[in-house]
Amino acid sequence: MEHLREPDDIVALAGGVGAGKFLRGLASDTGSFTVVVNTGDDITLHGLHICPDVDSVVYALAGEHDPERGWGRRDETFRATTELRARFDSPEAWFNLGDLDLATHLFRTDLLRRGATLTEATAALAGRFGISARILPMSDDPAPTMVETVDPDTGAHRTMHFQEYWVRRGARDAVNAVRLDHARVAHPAPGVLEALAAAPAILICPSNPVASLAPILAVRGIREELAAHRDRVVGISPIVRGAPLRGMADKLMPAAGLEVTALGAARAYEGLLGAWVVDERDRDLAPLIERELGVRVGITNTIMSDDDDAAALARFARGMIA
Ligand code: FO1
Repeated sequence: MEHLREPDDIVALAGGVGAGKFLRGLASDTGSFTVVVNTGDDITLHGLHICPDVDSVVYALAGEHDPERGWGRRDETFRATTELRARFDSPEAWFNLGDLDLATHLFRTDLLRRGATLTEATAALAGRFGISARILPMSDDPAPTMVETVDPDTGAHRTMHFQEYWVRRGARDAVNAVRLDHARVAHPAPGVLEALAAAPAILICPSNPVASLAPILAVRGIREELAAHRDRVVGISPIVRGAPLRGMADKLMPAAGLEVTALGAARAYEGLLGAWVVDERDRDLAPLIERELGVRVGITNTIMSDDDDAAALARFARGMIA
């Protein structure tokens, strides 16, 4: 499906797990929008280019996501990965690639090998899933997020790819730092800065501020573009009553010097926010956030139990732009 893009699309900045549900709400609330997606999680395994966050967004918008697992396709099977592990003793089969998901990676990798950019391959993928929203990777350049860890058993210091920390090692290592060196020298994908400059509203999805949003903001020019249009930027807290709704933000936020609260998450976007949406269970934090960060705070239900909740949250966030 061809993307019917308005020149003044709303732009959403998205990670994977936390963003998918919200974007489904945004899709039912607004016709045309652009999503800029984190690619710091991307990894090459078995020779395949895997983009977990792009795929989570695509699958969610297509209604093909697995809402329980939070990543990958619904009605998925893992026969190929099981075979890679059991028969071929593959050293890379620690990452569970579903059989349907594998088709996505084959499709994307083939396009890239034939000379497509990641932006082009992502547009082609979104088209095959019938998605009308424009989905842009944050960059066409490789920008892997690296994590500096300390092994809890041996005390050994290591720097590893985000997915190795997250999936292979089950986030069991202590984290000294999340390194975005590659993102900092990456160029934004074509259209990203233009979309941000023209957007009537820029929404920061309730994704992990350290693992998902910080890589996007580290890409050349993106942070500056948000700062320049701060009055149009609305973030939604992924933290409710001191805990992430999904994922492991609580493990990574302290490593970035952020407390695991709706205030700590807002601090990740200091100088970039016009408004910040917190859950009604965190209403007591609102005056403090307003005072400390100089932002308007909106209070609503941020727990998206279904698409109606997500649509209401998207409408509320959009409404924060006067
Ligand atoms: N997360 C896991 O916890 N274990 C996995 O084996 C795993 C495989 C996987 C395959 C494709 C994909 O798109 C995502 C996958 N994820 C897996 C999720 C992913 O590691 C992270 O949740 C995201 O990168 C964070 O947004």
